Amino acid sequence: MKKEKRTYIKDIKKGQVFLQGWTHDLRDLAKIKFLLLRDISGIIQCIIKDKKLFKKFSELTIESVISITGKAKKAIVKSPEVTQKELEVEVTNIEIINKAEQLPILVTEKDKTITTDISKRLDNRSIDLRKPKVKAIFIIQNEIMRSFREFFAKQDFIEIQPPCIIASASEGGTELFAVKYFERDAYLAQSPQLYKQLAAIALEKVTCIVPVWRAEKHNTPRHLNESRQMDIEVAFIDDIQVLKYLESVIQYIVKNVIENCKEELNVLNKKIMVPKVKYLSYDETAKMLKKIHMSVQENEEFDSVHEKKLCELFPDTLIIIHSYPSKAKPFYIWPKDQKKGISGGFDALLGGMEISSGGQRIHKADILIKNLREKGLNPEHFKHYINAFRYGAPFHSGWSIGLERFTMALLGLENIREACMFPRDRDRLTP
Ligand code: AMO
Repeated sequence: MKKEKRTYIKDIKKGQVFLQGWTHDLRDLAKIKFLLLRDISGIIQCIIKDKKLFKKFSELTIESVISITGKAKKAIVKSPEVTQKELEVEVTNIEIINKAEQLPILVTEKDKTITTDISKRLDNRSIDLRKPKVKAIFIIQNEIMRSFREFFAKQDFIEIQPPCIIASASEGGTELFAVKYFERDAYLAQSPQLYKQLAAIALEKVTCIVPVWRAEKHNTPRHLNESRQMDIEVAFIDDIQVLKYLESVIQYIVKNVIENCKEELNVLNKKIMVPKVKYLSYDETAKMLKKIHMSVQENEEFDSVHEKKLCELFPDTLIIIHSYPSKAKPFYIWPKDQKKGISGGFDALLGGMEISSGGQRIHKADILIKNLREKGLNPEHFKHYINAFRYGAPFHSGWSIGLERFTMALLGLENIREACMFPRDRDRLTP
């Protein structure tokens, strides 16, 4: 998709340009004043030579929202912060729309010695969002979601809206936020899992991008208590077939980010590559890690240290670990080889961490009941879900990509909160 260039100039009348934006910087050189005006398209230099405007200029504060009328001219003086290199504006009028008070955090990062810590930045997120680097992350995240939707829309997937208030857990019972639902107890969805399955056994190919909530108490640089998942679920295909969609969509998204977000990658000083793909079974992965003297717990998920190591062994690669032991996977995952205890569950790693997981699902009510019991869960609590598989349910598979995790992995961010506009974690519920 070709991106429309965003423009600074809101209106042109009789040779006069009209602009609106934020006062990014002010420079007072006695006989001439400079004002850097910023909007979503970047920063343009405005020059004030007319003495009648000097009083208005003296009233301006950094980040005040203003409108400017003036004549656009070929730019002569260029400060490095200016992104509009060709034009500058000779100002004929300034209107102050909303004067900014003393700022709690800075938007310009001119003084490299001033680095605001992330907590203070998040307390003032709407100011923080005006920084070119922060803005760039969310413009790239927008491209990730747009490309994801485009990829599946082109293949006739149906985008669904599963409920976010649910009656029982989908990923195990320990990480749920309980809510009062009139006279009953309910929970915030940990995943659209059960509902995307119910939709796929009727609509065949479904997708969704939805928020999920997990009441994990620990605060880590890779976990949020509210995150977003980009999911698919497809009927009549198995775990290995559904992984083809994962490979292709990740490569499609990264290709689009490279093509359509050149400026943003530049601002972030990031060079990214379309990842290669490497398939490994769980057993192969465990053997590989043991060979380099890393301890692996039998039948358990790999931990963050393992994931980091694997990504170092296969750089710029989407690593797909399939054929997980059934014991390490949720109750809805298909037991691929019952004798060996191997499931149709998988995880995918990129940039040092897990960005996706999924698998083939159980599509038969009796196996589902058996599996729920084996995991210590009560089939009574899943009655509606189980019953749906009694009336003609095809085998089906799916996966989920964590939006913030993927953004973090792709851009090499240190903390997942950088990839979430208004993060919710153990300590943060505002703004
Ligand atoms: P899982 O629990 O592995 O699988 O979640 C899928 C992906 O979501 C992201 N993720 C998170 N991101 C930020 N903070 C968290 N606390 C967090 N938890 C998970 C990760 C992870 O890979 N229903 C299954 C998916 C499926 O089988 O289709 C599920 O939710 O990137």
